Amino acid sequence: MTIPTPQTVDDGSLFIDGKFQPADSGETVQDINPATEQPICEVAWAGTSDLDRAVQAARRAFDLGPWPGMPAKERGRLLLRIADGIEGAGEELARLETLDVGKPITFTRGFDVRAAAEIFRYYAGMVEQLEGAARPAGARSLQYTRREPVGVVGAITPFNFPLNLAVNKIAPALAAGNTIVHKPAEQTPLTALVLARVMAEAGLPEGVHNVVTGGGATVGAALVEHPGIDKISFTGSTATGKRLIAAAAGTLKKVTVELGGKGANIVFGDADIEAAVQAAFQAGFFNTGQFCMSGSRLLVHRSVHDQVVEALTGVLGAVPVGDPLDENTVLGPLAHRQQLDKVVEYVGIGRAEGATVSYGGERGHDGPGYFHQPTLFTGANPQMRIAQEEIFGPVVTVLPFDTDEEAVEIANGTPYGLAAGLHTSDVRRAHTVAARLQAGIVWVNTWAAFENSTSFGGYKSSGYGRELGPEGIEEYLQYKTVYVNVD
Ligand code: TXE
Repeated sequence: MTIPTPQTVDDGSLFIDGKFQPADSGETVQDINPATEQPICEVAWAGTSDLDRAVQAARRAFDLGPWPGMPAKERGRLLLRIADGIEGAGEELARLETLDVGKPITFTRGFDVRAAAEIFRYYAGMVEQLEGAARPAGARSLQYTRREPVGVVGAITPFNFPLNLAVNKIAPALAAGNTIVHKPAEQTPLTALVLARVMAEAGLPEGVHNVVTGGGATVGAALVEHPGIDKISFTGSTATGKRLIAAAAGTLKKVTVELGGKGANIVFGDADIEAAVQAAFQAGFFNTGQFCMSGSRLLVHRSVHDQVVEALTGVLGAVPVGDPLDENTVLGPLAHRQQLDKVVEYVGIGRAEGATVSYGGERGHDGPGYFHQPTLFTGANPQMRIAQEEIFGPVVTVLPFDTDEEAVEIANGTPYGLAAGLHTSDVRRAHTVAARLQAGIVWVNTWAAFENSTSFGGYKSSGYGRELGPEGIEEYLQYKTVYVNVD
């Protein structure tokens, strides 16, 4: 098997049936570094014939190959080798992710790569625990259940956490015995290709995992409609998610969708303000705000409103924005041009709606790169578009409240329901409010804390299905009952 080095990602390769290969059309596109606006390399631009080849390879590997029937301990061992391989290629993966997405190198090393390896280890440990159950039946009968893989999984991922969101799908899908066709976001395909190489080097059989880099409206849409695919696991925008669910209905595919968010981060009057402000910074600005679970609405009790705004403004004034390869950088650029344009547009919308820019509000600097200043809106109300719609950038809208009741009402008052958080020193208030928030995950006195077992997913328009944790593998399993007459 020819396994290219990272440098040859720029050969413009797809990964199909265990081999890097060009698109049938030979077409490639430039992959752009958002910090410099310069090309990093050329990447293959797949068409539907390439997708067909990838689906056929994954189909063969599932229907005929050793993978779904491989003894559990062997499959688990292979996943552990992949985790080691990710760590072995850690610096290469971190650097490519930083170049491609613009996220700071300390984060890609310390979070993205580390978490990717850990998630493979977590699911490796689960392979041998996928037990069925023997159920009561007559004396001459035997009834049992089997937990079986769904089949060929189409994984579609976005640009904000290219490696992690791919691994959140690939690791549990493989642990359950499925095979995969992965379509990464067109703006950030690089780490998906290196991950494919790492998995092949670890010994993953040919065809079990395939990567097709190409457009959403073409290759992504064809993947969703393809009769050879059994399940779609999608992370992306709510608008695309809705289209995809409708398109998947034609072939009755199983679908999980992890969509947008507009997280409410509530600071009560009795909170530890300093800690709450640090958490509010993480909530709003981690990954330059390109985080589906961001706390982009900061709900603050009126008694501490000015104190919180002043302290957060101070934090924003001191945050190092700049070259993501610089170890001191905390805030990089937006991941691509359209995302920067979207942020600029929403800042304009907020101003036009009558909200006040308390900090930031402008593009980052005059040089190249898709930078935007961290931005804080005050004087807003919950009905404004900047308080209702996902901006997906470094923009937080502060909303004051007077009572717990009002805080819950504002927090639940958007179509989204992915993440929420609250800060208080009152244990009773913490649990009462947490129970009332319509969100798949609620953080108390923290934000974005994760274990491998921390499952998440949407309420309302933030989607359905869960990722990570034990729930995450259920999305890639189906149950069969076998009833046997042993008379
Ligand atoms: O998302 P899309 P985009 C939000 C965020 C962002 C906005 C647009 O607000 O500003 O969405 O981002 C593929 N069939 N989020 O345009 O279109 C596409 O190629 C099948 C929040 O990047 O949802 C990419 O691989 N696939 C979100 C993936 O879907 C299609 C993360 C996501 O693209 C397709 C990303 C189609 N018809 C964006 N059209 C979060 N919740 O984390 C596109 N794709």
